[in-house]
Amino acid sequence: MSLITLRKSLGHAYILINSITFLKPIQRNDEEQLYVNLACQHLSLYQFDLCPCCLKIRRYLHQLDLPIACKDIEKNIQYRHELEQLGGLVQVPCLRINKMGRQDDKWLYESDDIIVYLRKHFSK
Ligand SMILES: N[C@@H](CCC(=O)N[C@@H](CS)C(=O)NCC(=O)O)C(=O)O
Repeated sequence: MSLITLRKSLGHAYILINSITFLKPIQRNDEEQLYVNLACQHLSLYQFDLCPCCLKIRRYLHQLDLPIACKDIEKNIQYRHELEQLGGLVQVPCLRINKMGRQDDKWLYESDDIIVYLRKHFSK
């Protein structure tokens, strides 16, 4: 079995387990959710469906109820180019952080660092 086939099989298994063990999203009042929605407009997640680390992040996005745009680098070659040329590396997941009023975006690679960032900014 090739590594790609193994990775895809693992991805499908993770997606199945994820759908069975989905957690209930946290609850916020309208004002809090509005703040979160606005903040999320400055973030985007580069990822693809069958990547286990990406699934870990998508699961956390669901848990924290964060409407962050997910950019699939396997389905859209433009996203892959953006990640490579602007971020500097084709590795997912990667959180693109646009600081308000700044031209240079921050590209946060490593799923554990992304979790830490999201927890710091959005968990209750
Ligand atoms: N330590 C990294 C591992 C990330 C990783 O290995 N990502 C793989 C996908 S699962 C990747 O980007 N591979 C490059 C590619 O598929 O082109 C993390 O936890 O985020």
